[in-house]
Amino acid sequence: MATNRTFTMLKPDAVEAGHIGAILEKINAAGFRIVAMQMTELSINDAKAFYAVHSERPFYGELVDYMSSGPIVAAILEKDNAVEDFRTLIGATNPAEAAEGTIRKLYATSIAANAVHGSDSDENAAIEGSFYFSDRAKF
Ligand code: IDP
Ligand code: MG
Repeated sequence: MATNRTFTMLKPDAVEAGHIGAILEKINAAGFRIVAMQMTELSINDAKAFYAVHSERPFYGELVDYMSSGPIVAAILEKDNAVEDFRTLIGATNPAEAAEGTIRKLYATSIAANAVHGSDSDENAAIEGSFYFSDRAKF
């Protein structure tokens, strides 16, 4: 059953480049309400756990190193059809293939350093949200 929440992270490249404000502005302008938000840093083990689903993929080591390379902003977002609409707002994984106006087209620097995470299903949104926000803003 569809829920109306998704989970995002503003990734280290976007935070380092000073794009937090611009990206949050786009998120709000697209009709998402920020339900919970936290600036934090992932340890290597945190990143390994968060991306465990990708542990067999060739880029896993690079992804874990990158995601633990600097501060990130984690947030839970609310909107009708949140998961699908947020994936549309962020654009394709590879910024070279991302549609004009999407967050990744505007702010990503590579397929790895692609500015933002967006959950790919309601089930994963709930799992990922509770990775950071255990007691508030539950799904
Ligand atoms: P998604 O973030 O668009 O859902 P996934 O396939 O779930 O994309 O991959 C998770 C993350 O792993 C991507 O957002 C990106 O940071 C990184 N990634 C994906 N494919 C590659 C690759 O081919 N090389 C390096 N990093 C990658
Ligand atoms: Mg994914």
